[in-house]
Amino acid sequence: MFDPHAWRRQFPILDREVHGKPLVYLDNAATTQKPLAVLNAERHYYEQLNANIHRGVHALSQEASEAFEGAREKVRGFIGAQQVEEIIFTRGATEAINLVAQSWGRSTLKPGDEILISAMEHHANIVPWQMICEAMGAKLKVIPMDDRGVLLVDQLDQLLTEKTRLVGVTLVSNALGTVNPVDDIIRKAHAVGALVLVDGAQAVAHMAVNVTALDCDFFVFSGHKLYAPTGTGVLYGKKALLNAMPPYQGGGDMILQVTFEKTTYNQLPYKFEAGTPHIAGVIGLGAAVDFVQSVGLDQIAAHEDRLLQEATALAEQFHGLRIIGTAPGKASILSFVVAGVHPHDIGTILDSEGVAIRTGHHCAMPVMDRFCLPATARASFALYNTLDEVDALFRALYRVEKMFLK
Ligand code: 7TS
Repeated sequence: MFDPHAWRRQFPILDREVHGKPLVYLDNAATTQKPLAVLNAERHYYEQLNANIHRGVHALSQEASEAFEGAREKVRGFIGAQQVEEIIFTRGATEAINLVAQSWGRSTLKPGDEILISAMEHHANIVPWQMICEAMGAKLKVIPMDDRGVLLVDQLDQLLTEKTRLVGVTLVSNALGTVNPVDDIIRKAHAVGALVLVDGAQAVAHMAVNVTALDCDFFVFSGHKLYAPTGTGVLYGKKALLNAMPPYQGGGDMILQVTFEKTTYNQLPYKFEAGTPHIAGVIGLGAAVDFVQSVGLDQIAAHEDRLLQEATALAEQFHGLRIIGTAPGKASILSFVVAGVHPHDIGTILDSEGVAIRTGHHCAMPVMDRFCLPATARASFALYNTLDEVDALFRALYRVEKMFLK
């Protein structure tokens, strides 16, 4: 039986208090807390290995390079990529998407081409495409969704045309919790010759992903939502595509030879990793991958689903509460509004009770527009959350009701 209490001991921050109350951390879609394995891996690097990578013949540099490249191999296995060169380290999902939009987009898009994204994308999977469409004279189109937050994939037959060059879609919506049928979308996109970028930022900590089985062309995620340090992220891309793309940034490590007349570029993955990366963070990401695999993604998914079911049942009994995002088979995100109370007031009162949730537009303003809301309150669960914490959330919500509505 999965015991979140046992795993909680691995997360020192969960012992702290907020405003004199035990911390109930339910903002995991924004970022997750970090286990000792990750903290220790970063500390070990700085205490024992600290050196720049890929450049020194000395022992520390070689050991640091091995640890860094070891993390790349762990990430490869974690997402089921076939080759380690297909794993590019970035600062996060945002940088990974910008890399594809700028490098692939600038070298490929022609006036009149189309990029198709879904109606529930995070701004990180909207704005980079708007920027490159504007620069190249391409057009951005959107797959709509229904009132539950389910994408209308049957409209793909009209939306996908021979002009569609790429489809950008999130596997899990950060604002609604919807799990999208990306396998279907990928099949249909490929049928018209379009590439597919899957945003896995909200997925990889909650469900097993295999990029080879999915057959997506690009896949991105951020380390910090996977129990790893901030400032780390991953771009997976099919090797042939990455090889054909020009570098995104220039600098050290991404070159083979530089003269003032001409520079030749390094091979994959280094071609896309200019400058000194977040070495400690990437090593921490490798430790986070090991940690999540030792807990087991199937166990994590089942546990988080229990939490979501319990929270949904309590939400349905709460007078005036409306759940935003009711797609079947949702991931562990509960977005909601309460009639007569602004989400920010909910967030502030919950905080005074030690309960951390996110309130606002969740960097998904078009989702808020679709539901005619300025903001929602959002509780999001991780492997260390407990049923007691779900109860604490609703105890705090009843305080909101008392203060505002009675
Ligand atoms: N894509 C999705 C689906 C996300 O949820 C986020 C961050 C990003 C991309 C961007 O990730 P970053 O690490 O590069 O910033 N989402 C959230 C959120 O829901 N609350 O805070 C950040």
